[in-house]
Amino acid sequence: MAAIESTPELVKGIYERTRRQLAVIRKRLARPLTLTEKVLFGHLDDAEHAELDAGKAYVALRPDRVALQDATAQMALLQFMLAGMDRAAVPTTVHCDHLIIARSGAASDVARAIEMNKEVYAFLETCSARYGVGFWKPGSGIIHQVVLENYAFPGGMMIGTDSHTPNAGGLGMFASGVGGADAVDVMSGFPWEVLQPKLIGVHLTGKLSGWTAPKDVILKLCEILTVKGGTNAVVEFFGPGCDSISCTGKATATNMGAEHGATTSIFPYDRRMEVYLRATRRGAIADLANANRDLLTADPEVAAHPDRFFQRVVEIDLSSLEPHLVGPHTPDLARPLSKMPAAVKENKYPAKISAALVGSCTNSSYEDISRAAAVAKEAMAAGVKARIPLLITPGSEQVYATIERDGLLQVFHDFGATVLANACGPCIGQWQREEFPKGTPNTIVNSFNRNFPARNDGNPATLSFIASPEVVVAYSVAGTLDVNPVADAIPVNDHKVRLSPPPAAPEVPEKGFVFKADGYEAPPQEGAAVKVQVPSGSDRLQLLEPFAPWDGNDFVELPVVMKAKGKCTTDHISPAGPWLKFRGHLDNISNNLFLGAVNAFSGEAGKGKHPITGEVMEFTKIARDLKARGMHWVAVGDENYGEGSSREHAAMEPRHLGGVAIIARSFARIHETNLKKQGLLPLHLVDPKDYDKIREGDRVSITGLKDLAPGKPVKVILAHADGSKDEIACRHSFNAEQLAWFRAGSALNVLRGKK
Ligand code: MIC
Ligand code: SF4
Repeated sequence: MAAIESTPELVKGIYERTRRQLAVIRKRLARPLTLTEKVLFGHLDDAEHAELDAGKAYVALRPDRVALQDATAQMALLQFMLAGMDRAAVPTTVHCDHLIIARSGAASDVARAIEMNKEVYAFLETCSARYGVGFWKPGSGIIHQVVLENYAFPGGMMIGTDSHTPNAGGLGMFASGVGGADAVDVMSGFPWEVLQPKLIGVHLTGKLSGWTAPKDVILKLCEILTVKGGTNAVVEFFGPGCDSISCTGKATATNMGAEHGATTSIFPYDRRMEVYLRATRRGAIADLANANRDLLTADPEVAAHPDRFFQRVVEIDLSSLEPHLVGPHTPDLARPLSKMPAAVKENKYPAKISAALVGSCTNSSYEDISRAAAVAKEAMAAGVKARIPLLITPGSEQVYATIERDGLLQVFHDFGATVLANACGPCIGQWQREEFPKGTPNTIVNSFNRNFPARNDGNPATLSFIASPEVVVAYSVAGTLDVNPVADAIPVNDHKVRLSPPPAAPEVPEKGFVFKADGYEAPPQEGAAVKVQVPSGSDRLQLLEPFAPWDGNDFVELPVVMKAKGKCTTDHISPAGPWLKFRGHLDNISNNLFLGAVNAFSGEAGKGKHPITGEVMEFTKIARDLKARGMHWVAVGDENYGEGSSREHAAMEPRHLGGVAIIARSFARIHETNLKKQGLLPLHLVDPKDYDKIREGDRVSITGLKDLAPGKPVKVILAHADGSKDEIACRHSFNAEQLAWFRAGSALNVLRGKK
């Protein structure tokens, strides 16, 4: 059986193949190549014949690895079980990190999670063993941190069923977030198909110093690109500034690339990555990377003339970059800390901060925790502790054991912080917060990456602001957004405290990492005898039935279940938090469909008028009732519909409840693919203004489906309640092969046909 680890032999083989493929590509293109292109073309399924046209052509790629996290792995593995494979075709790991609820602290929270999620963990564990997948138990760490410590390597390619998979770009990997159906293709030995991304170059000059952190690089970039500016593009960092950012700091910047929508983000191989590889016991891979540096960095012409190679070039001067805070409710609303007090007044944000949180996959490295601890220490030397609840989530067992050895945990305890389990916790709504019931306005500050309404505590009235870990700790001392905690003197009772910038923290611990992999379980050599545990009658797990194929007819006069206004992220379509427990049960989780979507006709979230009875009820109940009546339906979205996560539940739920098409002004990449893969039609309004033509009570006909073809518009007819009609043009992004997904009912059905 092939190793699950990224062994030096595996990496060597990948470099050799990349070198061979690039020779072919250099002949074809006869021009210098960016780093992104090197890794991408190095992983083409067919370098000789692949059509190459960034932003237009789909490329078939051969990723080296797959990573799944527990909340998405359930649906991915349930689909994989239908694919008829005996073993996963590429090294794959499952990580249990999303289902642990933060309540009282690490040990008791993990123990409670193991009890509460028993059947789900047993399913994931036995399914991993059955199909040759590596299994990381609850408490072992957050997927992206564990992958960075163990599996990522420069020049590799990975897909993961989580939108923050690009974290591994900090170690020079092309790592992309996908839905489970994409993962199933690759685990079944088929290529991963993705739109060949356009290229955005981010030129870093200057040097990080003082309070400015790697987080500020990405917060600034999100402001520049906005939440959709990276869609179908890869962000490639380059320039002399890269060197002042550690490997894990680089991972912070690539991780949060999910927030501007990029396919992935990547840094060129450098000495900081080498340091990290050696510190994580991968010296042999560092040697290989050193010997293949030309494959892991862009050709020199790229830095000399970036405009010729990137569709867009963004300049960021690290020396003049200020620490930022972004939010509330969207990751691209950025302000330097110095502007916050005024912004609070102007927007009437609650100034008092109710909680500060450090952690998440984005910011939970040894360096992050050290910088945060340094601020805490300084405050304590000045006689203050955290003046509001401060919660810390380390990224992995390895980080936890190392900060424990180095006395940093003690610093946090002395400072009055609570250290939570090595898991996602409050980042994904796994936060039991009785003191702030739903609807209570309050402000929180955290080092996470996503801040959509209701994300952290299920309370849409919580305003969530994002900053670097060190700034979050500084705010825990200030307790209010009214002062700039890194520049102003902070009033504390009768005196004032001024915090100086944390010293540059060691990027890897001086005494080395404490290695801990107790949480890992390798699959047996032979898995066929393992029985995958899916208890019958479970409300958490349900074996899947393939979706029915398209019946060959146009969709005629379908009701509109939901028309969303404004942001409609996957957190609006299929919220997480309490719903995470149903991620392995399609029918049960479908009860959360569109719960957060804001009804364009009424402004109310989650509810609309039943198109037949006229009764106002939850969208999900309307959908279920229409399904019971044997009717299909459509839903309508606004801009960047499905922004945010990779959860394919947001596509499978509408499909399961009878939806056939989503019409929107635009879609986020992962979600659009998820819709297509599950057999739905994502239709873009050719003229975004046509969004306004869709009225309450409309019946929608989607015509000419027999002749659906790549690049060909689709005619949609709106029959209004007053008897009048409108015709609007839509476009789709299916290529010829993908159209088979729609016809067969889903991509999985096509895959099953091939087996
Ligand atoms: C998230 O950050 O939203 C998640 C939870 O990690 C998701 C995946 C999921 O919904 O399970 C993501 O980012 O893809
Ligand atoms: Fe987990 Fe949050 Fe990272 Fe998603 S963003 S993987 S929920 S820590």
